[in-house]
Amino acid sequence: MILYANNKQLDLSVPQVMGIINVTPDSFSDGGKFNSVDSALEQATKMIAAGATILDIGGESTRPGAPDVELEEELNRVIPVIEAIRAHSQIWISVDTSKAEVMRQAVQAGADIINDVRALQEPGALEAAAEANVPVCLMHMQGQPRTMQSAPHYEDILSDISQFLEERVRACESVGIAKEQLILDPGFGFGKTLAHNYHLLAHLEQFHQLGLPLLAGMSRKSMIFKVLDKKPADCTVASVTCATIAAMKGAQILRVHDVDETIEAMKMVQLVQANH
Ligand code: 7PJ
Repeated sequence: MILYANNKQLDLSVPQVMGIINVTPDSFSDGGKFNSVDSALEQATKMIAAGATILDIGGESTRPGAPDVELEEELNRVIPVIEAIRAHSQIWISVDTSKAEVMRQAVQAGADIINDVRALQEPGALEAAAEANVPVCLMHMQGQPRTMQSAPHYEDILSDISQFLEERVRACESVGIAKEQLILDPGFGFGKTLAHNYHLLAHLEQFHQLGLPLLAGMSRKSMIFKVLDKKPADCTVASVTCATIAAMKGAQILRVHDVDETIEAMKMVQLVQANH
């Protein structure tokens, strides 16, 4: 599979590393250290040098319990960062947002991928994404960030998530977004218990049945730091391990904080897969 946007191609036959750049004052894993344009750019430069092929820019904290962010605030956070990275590099940029206006302005500023944890369900998002004509990552979430971890429940988590993602693929097709432009993500940590998250990881390969590239994001999430009883930022090894497991199960894009270490691991995965 190959992704196309803005005269670029991304080869998904090898695992690709998406580096996370949070532009939120409250992002729990880096303590909001990278909330200015300069520090986000510095972080981006390091991730590019380390071998990330996508940078995911997010201005809405979606960690459990986080409050909603106003449109103007989110725009002020992400647009200058996207512009600054684009002025320095042709790297793939994804924008982690659910708001139609942020999608529009981000793509205008140079973003290549829309990454929506709400799978284009917010008002106007489907139309904005269709108009933007860039690849879209559709993620599954049960509930909303403020409340999603209160009592997650599924009849059958794998089929519930697959059915949701299939419905969102159809919704995208109904507004003219080509299926080839879509990436799917089961949404680790979004309305899932610890057991749900590990069941998803253990069976991740089942989502290949949907016939689209898969993105997995487990880096520094509670499914890791609660088990280890550590601070999120001290969970590099386990985060890389989870990314490696996902990549061995065929996930094409790994969304991570620790780019250097994940790149090393993905080289090993790639060699094993090439020699299978
Ligand atoms: C994800 C995301 C994820 C996708 C966040 C965090 C929370 N986008 N945005 N998948 N997680 N596609 O990084 O802890 O898992 S924000």
